[in-house]
Amino acid sequence: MLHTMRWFGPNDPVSLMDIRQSGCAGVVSALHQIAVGEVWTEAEILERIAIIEKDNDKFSELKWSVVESLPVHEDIKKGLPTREKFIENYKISLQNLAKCGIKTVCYNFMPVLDWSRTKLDYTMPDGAKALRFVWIDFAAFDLFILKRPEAQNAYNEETKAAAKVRFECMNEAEKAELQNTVLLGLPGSMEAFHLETFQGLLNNYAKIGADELRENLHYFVSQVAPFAQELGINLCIHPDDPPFPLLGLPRVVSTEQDLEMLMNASPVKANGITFCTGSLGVRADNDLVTMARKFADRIHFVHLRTTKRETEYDTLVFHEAAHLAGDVDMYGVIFEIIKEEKRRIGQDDAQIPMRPDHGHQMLDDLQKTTYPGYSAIGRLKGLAEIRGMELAISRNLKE
Ligand code: DNO
Repeated sequence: MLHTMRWFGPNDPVSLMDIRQSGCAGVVSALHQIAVGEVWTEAEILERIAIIEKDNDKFSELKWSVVESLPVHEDIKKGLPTREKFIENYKISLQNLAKCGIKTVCYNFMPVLDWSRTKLDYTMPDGAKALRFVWIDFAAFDLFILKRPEAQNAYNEETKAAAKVRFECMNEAEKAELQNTVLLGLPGSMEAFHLETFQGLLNNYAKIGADELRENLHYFVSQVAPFAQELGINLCIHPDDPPFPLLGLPRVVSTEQDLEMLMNASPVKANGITFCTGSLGVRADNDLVTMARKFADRIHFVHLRTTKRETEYDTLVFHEAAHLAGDVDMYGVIFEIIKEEKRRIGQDDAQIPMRPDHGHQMLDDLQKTTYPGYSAIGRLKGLAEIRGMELAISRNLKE
């Protein structure tokens, strides 16, 4: 695998030197400063490449190997007539990236919010901090902070009662923290959505159910994937995180069946997957090893992370576990990825980029402010463990 680390750009408190010293050759980055839907110009892409490669003459080489993410405009997700213009812009951005030599582009199709958690500093037994999701807390936000009109019909009676008790026990600071955590949602920014305008964003999806959203996704890939294929770009969709609908918003990239339908919607290699074990692994009914095997030739980017389910769906609670200590069969998944790399020998995408996704906030990082999940030391620890496992598996496969 090509070892990579996410870098949010010049404002990221984790430096490129940190990434280099973690043993990575690849950088995963995005131009977060450009508004969603606008074209990424060649000049702006080259500027970021120059920053990433700045010290390549003095130290081991770093390369911008994956874009995460080239975000999809909401009008495309909503299937509005204005989507044509944004699809056109998307293609121009892809063209510019290809001209600059960047060939792997990640995106997601989650309406409004990106990933969601209810706690960003859950204390693990060893004192490290982890991200956590508690369904009851999420319901408390939905019912009593957001007060979404449809929320009353969205939860069963037990959940509503438990959420009420939970909410009544929270002090003002805890309520504010929960609100901020749920509304944070956008990678590369420390800013949350405003509660006052948030309901309006949800209302835009009032008439869009899973079928409509899926149709809009399939339309999007049928427009951009063949184009990406011509450019030599591998597109790779990031699954929903967590992999089920939230706040009445549909989610259609959560299960094996979702991925299968998507792969068939545009049967070109460029219509690919970011195999995020942390997102997909939250669902007990996703068998990740089988999925990795089944979709192997469409996996263009891998996020290795695992969650630990504390309870099951309905009252779901999960936290982000240490990289080898959660529900995901990491050995089985890495085994499938290495087998796929062997199958690809001779192709220019034979080495699949992988990044250790998220990590615990630990050691010196407990004193620092970094993007949630993206402190240096926890990711470095995850990467080191994964690399050891990878080495052992590939040696074994050779002998
Ligand atoms: C969270 C990430 C996601 C991911 C985007 C990809 O840490 O895994 O934010 O980058 O969903 O589009």
